[in-house]
Amino acid sequence: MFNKSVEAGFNDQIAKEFYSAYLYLSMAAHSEGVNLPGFAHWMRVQYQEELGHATRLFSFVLAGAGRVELQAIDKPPADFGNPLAVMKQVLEHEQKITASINDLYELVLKERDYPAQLELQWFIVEQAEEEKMVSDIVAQLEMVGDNKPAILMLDSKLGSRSAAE
Ligand code: OFO
Repeated sequence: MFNKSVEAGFNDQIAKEFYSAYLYLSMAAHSEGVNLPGFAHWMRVQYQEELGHATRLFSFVLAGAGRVELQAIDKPPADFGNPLAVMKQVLEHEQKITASINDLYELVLKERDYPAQLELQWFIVEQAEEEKMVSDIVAQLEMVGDNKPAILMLDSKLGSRSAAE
């Protein structure tokens, strides 16, 4: 049975994961619009992953006989700038999500909610992997600057991202 503050924390996190999905879908549209189909593909995969995170938390709350109350999803931006600016915004967003997961973890530690601790440990590992993956892309974009052939090569590499990554 969920403690009310833990339940509220999970409901907030569900909304944040759906917002993440929405944000990356908007970044996919932006990337498609500037003729970078590989970046757009990468963002679509990211969008699917975030939907997976949201529904994983959704199922966890329901499985624990908790109450899911879906919240409004904010409107994401539509313009994100050049590829480096886009990826920096992804990194910044993921860092905020990591902080949010960590706060929720602190709460479930305090409330001695052991199943929630186990569930959130999956997210803690996932966030570390996501931050590393995006930091690497940011570093590569910083390296190539505005060298267009290099950006196109990176676009092609991002276009091969598989859904399982
Ligand atoms: Fe990007 O990991 Fe969920 O939000």
